[in-house]
Amino acid sequence: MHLKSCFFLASLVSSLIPFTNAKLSIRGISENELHLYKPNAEGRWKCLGSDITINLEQINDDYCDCPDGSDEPGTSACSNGKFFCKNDGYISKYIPSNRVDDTKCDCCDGSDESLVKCENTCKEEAENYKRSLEKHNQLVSDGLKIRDDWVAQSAELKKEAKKKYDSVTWKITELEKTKQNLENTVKALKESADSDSRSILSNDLEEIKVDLYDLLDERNEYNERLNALENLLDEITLQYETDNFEATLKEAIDSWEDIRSQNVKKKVASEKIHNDLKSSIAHLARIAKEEATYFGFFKKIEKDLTDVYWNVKRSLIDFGILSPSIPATSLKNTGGFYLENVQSDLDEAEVELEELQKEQTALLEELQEHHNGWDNLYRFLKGMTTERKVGDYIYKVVFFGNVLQNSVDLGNFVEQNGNTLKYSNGQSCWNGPDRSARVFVECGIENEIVSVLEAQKCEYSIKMKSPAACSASQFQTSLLKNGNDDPDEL
Ligand code: MAN
Repeated sequence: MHLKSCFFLASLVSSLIPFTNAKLSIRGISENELHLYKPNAEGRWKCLGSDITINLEQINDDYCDCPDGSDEPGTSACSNGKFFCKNDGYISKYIPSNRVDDTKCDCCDGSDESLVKCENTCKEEAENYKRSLEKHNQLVSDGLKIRDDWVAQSAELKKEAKKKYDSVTWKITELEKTKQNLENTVKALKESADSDSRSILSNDLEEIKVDLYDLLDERNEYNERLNALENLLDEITLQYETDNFEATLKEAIDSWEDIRSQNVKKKVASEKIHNDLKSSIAHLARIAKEEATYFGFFKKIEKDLTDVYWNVKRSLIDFGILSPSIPATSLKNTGGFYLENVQSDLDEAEVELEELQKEQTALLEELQEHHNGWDNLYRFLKGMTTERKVGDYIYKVVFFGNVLQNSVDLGNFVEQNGNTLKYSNGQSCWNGPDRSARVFVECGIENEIVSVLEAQKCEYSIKMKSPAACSASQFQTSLLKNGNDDPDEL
């Protein structure tokens, strides 16, 4: 008898037995699904995926009656049926029912093969599974430890950046205050320099005016004395032929001696001072006419005026007309030198302020940088480079930087989605697009390029491992049941 026919008979018998015995069993069906194979009141069974009903004997009769293959879970008659491997001690699973009795062992408990003997490898597979699970969980755990450390270092860097930002912000506030003070000082100095120069000039003119009046008084005095001398001479002339002449002459000579001893010096001085003043006043008047603005005028005549002032004053003092104790107001003490210093401090403050503001903007931008997924560790990762020779090229991946193929730029970082980093706008490709790369990162205990694929010309897919991609959700719990409970909920 053909092998398949033998099996057909066996399965037919086993299909009929269940509903008469207490313990139901249908080949290829889990115990949990057995209730779906109960007959109706007429003793017929309805396919699971349609309204077609068949006799119980037609289940697993090696002939496909139901379009969904549900009547043949334990034979290979239907192309779309599924066979349940119980796999006690390991993980239950379904296989396509057309693999049943194909002489290849698909279930570790060997239940899919009745024609050849399959070793039960479930225990061994369970052990392998446990080992690989432990290995995986160990890797995630180790990777997470490194990641946690990177997160801590990132937080530190963020703290430092925040500190730097706060310090720059504080400096800016202080510098703004300083700048305001300097501006006020410059303004006040300019105003006071202006009013000082006005008052100095008017004081000077006032002094010259007083000097002039003094000089005129002096001159009048000399005129009076000259008149007196002329009168004296007239007197002498009148008395010349008389007896009194000798006495008159004696008197006149005495008077003359008096006048000469008192004023011979002053006479010379009066003339000189008179001339000096005349030319000084003419000079001032000429400059004043030339200058449109008072301040400009002051600047221009500052030296001339000072010279004139001192010449006149010195002459007046030399000739005993002015007392040397009169304070000489120096036009140099206008605060100009101080003003220049303050103005240069202000200029410096403005330059420094501008630089600090630029730095502040950059720091703020950096502080506000945000990356989905790796938000709390990108500060530490930024610039971290991983490289590996793949084929003819050395590939370099710089986190949040760029990707290189030797020296060819494959793209600059643009965005992150979960554990995928996108780099674009790389070096343009001959007859193609600008180069771009996607870096897919999986959990690992160190940064490592696993593979590079150029599926489309100049578009690169790079697989990497890194602790950065580890997460607690990657821990896998064992799918093995404790004991030999039915694990068929898979
Ligand atoms: C270089 C490399 C390749 C790329 C070609 C395109 O050889 O960048 O990856 O495909 O240029 O011309």
